[in-house]
Amino acid sequence: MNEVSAPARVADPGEGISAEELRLAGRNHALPLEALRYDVTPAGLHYLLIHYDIPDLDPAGHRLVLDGRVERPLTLDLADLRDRPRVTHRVTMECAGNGRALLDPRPVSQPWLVEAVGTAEWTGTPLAPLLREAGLAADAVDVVFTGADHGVERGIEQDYRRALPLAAAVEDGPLLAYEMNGAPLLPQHGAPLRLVVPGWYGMASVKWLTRITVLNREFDGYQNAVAYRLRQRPDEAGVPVTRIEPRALVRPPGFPDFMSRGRVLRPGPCTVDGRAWSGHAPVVRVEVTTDGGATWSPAELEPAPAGPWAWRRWRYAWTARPGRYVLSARAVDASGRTQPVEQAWNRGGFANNLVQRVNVAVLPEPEPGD
Ligand SMILES: Nc1nc2c(c(=O)[nH]1)N[C@H]1C(S)=C(S)[C@@H](COP(=O)(O)O)O[C@H]1N2
Ligand SMILES: [Mo]
Repeated sequence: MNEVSAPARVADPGEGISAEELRLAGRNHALPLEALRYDVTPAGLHYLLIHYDIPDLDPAGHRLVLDGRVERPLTLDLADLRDRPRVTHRVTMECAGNGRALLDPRPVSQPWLVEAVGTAEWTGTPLAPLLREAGLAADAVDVVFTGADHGVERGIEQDYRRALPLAAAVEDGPLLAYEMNGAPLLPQHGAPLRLVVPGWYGMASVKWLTRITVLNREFDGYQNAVAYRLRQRPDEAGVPVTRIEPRALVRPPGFPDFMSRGRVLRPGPCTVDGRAWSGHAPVVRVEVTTDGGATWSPAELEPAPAGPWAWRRWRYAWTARPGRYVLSARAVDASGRTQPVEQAWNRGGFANNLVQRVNVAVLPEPEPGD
């Protein structure tokens, strides 16, 4: 168990992104920020996070086992699941490590900037009725979800496995999804079956789902007890990472500079827009700054949010005058949570919802012949 206690590494001062981190970033791509234009993210533009390999699963032979502290263990194939009540939820999913690579010092892992997010329409059958049908034992505490993918993480060989506290598992939101955006799940998003836990950071939404096991104790597996905890020091137990902290993103205006991704805009009236979400409570306010945070003004929120678990569009009318600007937006939710303008650091780089900074240069049209 020595390797377990070996803490994840934090980069040395000035240490750049390594080839290992770059390889992870290539496998696990982000949302191109211009895709914030879509209410529902096209499947190929939704971010990805895959700890090990995408497993090779045959939908025809796929089985889901439900066992542990239940009266009637069940084994279901995909046809059985499709015969059950069918629901579609529009859900904004965000990786708990979003924002990690912007922290100083930088936790070494999948190096997300701010784009590890997407919104999809997930279709499947609700989890809670299935658990009830199997007959939950009175002493049930945690529900463990096992994926078919297998790997090694900091020396510990494991199937990807995550538990939800029983109270969260029997809420209305969680579903066993077999479709994304009206089509069968893609291999990279968990085909043929995944869990989707609305409002929770992505690690809870176990892909390639093969087994659901009800425990009469707290699950002590790697992804709950070692990874996905907020810690300042490697030797503390830390606090579990759970629901998504509020965040607003700006859809980058104008057009980009290839290398820096800085934005170029023409002078004149301009609508700055983007999306905002929170897994704790509905977003009730978005504020925008065009002066790097010196002053904040309210943005207009789209009137009807698309359900309780999807991001909300916001808009802000701006008159762009020649010059250089830093644009940011911050979300406030009904629980009063908001986004910090100074980083709140933890060793894993989790739940970092520091406000995004978008560099904008407002430049006049080039003269002909320039
Ligand atoms: N089986 C399994 N499920 C998984 C993962 C994984 O590596 N294996 N990654 C998790 C993490 S950390 C995230 S953020 C989401 C990402 O889901 P997506 O790739 O469909 O966007 O899946 C979660 N479910
Ligand atoms: Mo994640």
